[in-house]
Amino acid sequence: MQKVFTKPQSLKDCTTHYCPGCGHGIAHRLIAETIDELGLRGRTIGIAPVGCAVLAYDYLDMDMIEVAHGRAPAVATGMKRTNPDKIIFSYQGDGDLAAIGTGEIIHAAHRGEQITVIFINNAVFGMTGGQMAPTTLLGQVTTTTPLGRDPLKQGYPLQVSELLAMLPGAIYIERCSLHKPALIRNAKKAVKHAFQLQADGAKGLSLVELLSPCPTAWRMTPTKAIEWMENEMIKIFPLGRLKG
Ligand SMILES: Cc1ncc(C[n+]2csc(CCOP(=O)(O)OP(=O)(O)O)c2C)c(N)n1
Ligand code: SF4
Repeated sequence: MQKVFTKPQSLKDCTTHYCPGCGHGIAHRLIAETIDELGLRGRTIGIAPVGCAVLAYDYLDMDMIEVAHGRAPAVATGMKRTNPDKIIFSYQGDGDLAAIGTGEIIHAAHRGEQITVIFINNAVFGMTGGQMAPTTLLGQVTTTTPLGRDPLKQGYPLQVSELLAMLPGAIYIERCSLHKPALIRNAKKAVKHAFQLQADGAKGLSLVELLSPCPTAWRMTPTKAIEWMENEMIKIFPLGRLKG
């Protein structure tokens, strides 16, 4: 029988711990396919975050390192500067990248580090039970905003990609979403472009933001979560290329 669908070589053949309807698994697959297709597996090192993707190294079959909350861009900087021939990418949630790690990502982009960042925006801290993240939408109910995020108390959703796109050291920034097959195909193109830039020696930081469903922390069914992304989330986080 002809095989029409296969697992990328860079993805391990195992069951994941992600919840049904979670976007992390899709994002992992896009990275694995990209690394296979660009032939980068032997020289890529990934950095896993502290959120639900803390175990990304159990799924991505390549060299991976785990670092403390938000510190991935700082560690990536050291790794790339000491190993310029390697492809270094960080994989970070919005709690990791936009809360505790705000300083690290801003300064890595500002310095124009030659790294690739895959930024998963699911509008909450998923792993720790669904607390408000900087990316939480106004009115969104989380465990720490039980009445909905109020701009007067908790501020506004942080548009990280727009912020980073202003920095000269960031050479490519694109926001994509994982909530529809056609958009997933676009996301794949963006992830591939970000890795290709680094492989080509482009002088600066590339980042792909992936809007990603978190049905568990949003207290929604996977189907409702997709609808919420379509109707609410992309209004605040419009899709498209912001730079490069
Ligand atoms: C230095 C540090 N502070 C706090 C934590 C607790 N912590 C673990 S995961 C997490 C939130 C992660 O959320 P996010 O990055 O959005 O990832 P998600 O789980 O949503 O994929 C927090 C606060 C930690 N592990 N380390
Ligand atoms: S809590 Fe959210 S981000 Fe974490 S695995 Fe479940 S759906 Fe995914």
